[in-house]
Amino acid sequence: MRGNRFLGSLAGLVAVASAACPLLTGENLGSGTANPHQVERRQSTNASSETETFLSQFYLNDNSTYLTSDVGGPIEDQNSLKAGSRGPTLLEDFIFRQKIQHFDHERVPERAVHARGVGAHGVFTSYADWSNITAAAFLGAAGKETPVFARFSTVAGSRGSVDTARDVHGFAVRLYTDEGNYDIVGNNIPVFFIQDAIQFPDLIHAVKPQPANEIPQAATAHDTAYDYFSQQPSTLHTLFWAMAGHGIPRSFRHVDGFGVHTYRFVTNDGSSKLVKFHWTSLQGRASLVWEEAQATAGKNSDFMRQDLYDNIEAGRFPEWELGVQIIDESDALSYGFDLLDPTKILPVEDVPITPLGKMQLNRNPLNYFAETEQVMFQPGHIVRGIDFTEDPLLQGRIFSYLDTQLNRNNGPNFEQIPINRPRVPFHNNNRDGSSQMFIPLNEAAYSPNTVNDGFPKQANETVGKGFFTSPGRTVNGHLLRATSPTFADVWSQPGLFYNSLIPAEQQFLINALRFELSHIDNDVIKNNFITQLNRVNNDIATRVAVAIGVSPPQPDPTYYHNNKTTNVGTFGTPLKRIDGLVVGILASVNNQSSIDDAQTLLQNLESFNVDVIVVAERLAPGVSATYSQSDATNFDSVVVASGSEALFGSQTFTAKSNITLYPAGRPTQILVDAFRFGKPVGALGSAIAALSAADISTEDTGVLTGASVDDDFVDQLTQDLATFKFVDRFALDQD
Ligand code: HDD
Repeated sequence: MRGNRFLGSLAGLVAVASAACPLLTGENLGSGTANPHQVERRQSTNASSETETFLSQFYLNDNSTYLTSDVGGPIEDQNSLKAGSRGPTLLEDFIFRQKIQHFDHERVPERAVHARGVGAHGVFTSYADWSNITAAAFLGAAGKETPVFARFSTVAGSRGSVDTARDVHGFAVRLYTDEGNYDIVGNNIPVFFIQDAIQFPDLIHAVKPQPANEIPQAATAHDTAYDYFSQQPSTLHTLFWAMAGHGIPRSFRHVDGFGVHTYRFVTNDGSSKLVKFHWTSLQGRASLVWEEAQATAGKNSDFMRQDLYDNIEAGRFPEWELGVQIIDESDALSYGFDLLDPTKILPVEDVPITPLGKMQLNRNPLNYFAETEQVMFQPGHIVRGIDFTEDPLLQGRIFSYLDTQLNRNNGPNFEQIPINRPRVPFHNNNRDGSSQMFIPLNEAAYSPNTVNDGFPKQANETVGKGFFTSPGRTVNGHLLRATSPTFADVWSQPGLFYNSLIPAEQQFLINALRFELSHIDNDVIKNNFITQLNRVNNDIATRVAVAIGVSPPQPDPTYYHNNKTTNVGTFGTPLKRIDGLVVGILASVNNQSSIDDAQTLLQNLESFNVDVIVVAERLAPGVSATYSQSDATNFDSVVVASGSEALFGSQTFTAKSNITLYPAGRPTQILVDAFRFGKPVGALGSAIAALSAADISTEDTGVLTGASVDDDFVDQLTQDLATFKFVDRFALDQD
């Protein structure tokens, strides 16, 4: 762990901020104000250390200090003030009251959606000067660095829910640009359930737990969700993505992100283009399988949070490439759907992705609440050079995110919280409100004024680089409450997505729908949902219907087609990087040669920057985990070390066991589960016998054997790790 993060002097109980602090005048900190308490980092870029310097003004150091009340008075002990040692606590005990009152008010409302999440700091680097397409400052020069904070989340679960629930995943990025904060508040799925923000409360009420008993937590497998999905078929496309691998990613490092809506890029000369944002994971996309996700939920509810935190601590910094699909304004309706409709993807065959720059996450927050919980993203946080579109879902979001913060923060000053402050000066006439953190000096809190010589003056496009919306943007029309006829077809693209998956992922999707719908009690809902599926594809509808006791429907072919696109699944494409994946080596303390074998493999894998965990019956030199604490869900691959084969075999599965150090049969269970979760498995030397004891054929794909650890074994293992899942182990309906 980091050692020096809370260094401080005796007097340093309060934050480092002082009256002279530039922050109090709203000015940015210069680069010469490095804080001595900064945490040492492996590779801090200028931009990420800049943001660390900024936040370090607010660090609260408790080292070598004494305990005080909130207003600085020393506190001598942790007993309340009583009338006599057996007497009642006195009302005058202000120390007691302050401490208990603060505790009583510690919780703030969790986010209405996306309550469970994890955040990290990092840096965005532009590949080039993109001023030909946008005036956005963070894209203004090759190598230009901008500090970022990203937060990943699930949607439906509450703050304490499990990480591996099947769900859409939030992918929100704040860029602290030279011209203000810019947030891309997206998801790991490029489309959304509904087409108009006014429907959002209905969607969320339907997918959240049933109102009577608040069951199930973080799961859509219940009646109200599928009642809504079947009545609002615009949900089908996003639902299909969530039922495929995207709903259960291996980690946040392994998801792509999408802006979902179409936005606008605007140049300095006022010309604009439509754009769709893509964050492409440079680790590659990877997903769990459903049995594995469920087991992981029980074994480690912090699975994804921990993965991100640990990998950043280990210096294995995840990266994403930001790219855009760029479309002429006049082509909004040229691709067979409306680019204002957020339930549609624009296939990359029609418009390829132009890579603009790269984001690296390289620093964990120092305090979860202060940073990750208090960060408030807003689609309305845009900067000069970026503009909205008329997408009715986006239009409503611009209001909702601003509004929800009043509920979470009890007042309008939430932008003053350190994680939310821009890294550039801000000056305006917003005043007062609960918890105002500044002491404004300007007597004239209005514009225009003469009292303060007109300051702060209004910027315009030539002076002060004023913000502008695209000058060419026009809107007109009759007032009406209606969905645009150009949004009408909501069945073709779920079909496009399904057609484009490999057969195994198609089967996973169908199995996921079977799982979900088997939890539905109401037959009307089941039938209604099958009716909608049948508009996408009769084969899917039939295969799901059969499994849930509904009569297979006759084809309803209006929207059927065989079109495909590429790059939409999470299975079948090797990973780009394997660092941060975890290899479990199963060994036995009863045979030192197995520990030695494990160590040899560990050393050989070191240069690949994978995590290697040697598992044995108990902790000992060369052993990093016990069988009791381990499970196949802990590893991306499992190798049995030579000499540990005695731990495997049917005799270890006896109902009564003499083993007390770990549950009977655990080593075999790890091997079997790893295999049936599609992971690469292997065995060395005499431990090859463990594979047959677990009924795993050495002929199967992703099953690796070797007489001893050598280059071939290591090469193959690392290749198999990149393959990640051997999906041919999973049966297809037609098999
Ligand atoms: Fe939302 C949070 C993403 C539609 C209302 N949303 C939230 C977060 C993400 C998204 C990633 C969490 C941000 C964080 O980490 O703090 N939401 C989306 C995407 C959408 C979308 C990609 C469709 C394209 N959202 C959407 C609509 C509404 C909201 C249509 C309301 C009309 N979303 C909210 C919210 C949240 C939120 C209630 C909860 C907490 C917060 O905003 O800060 O306002």
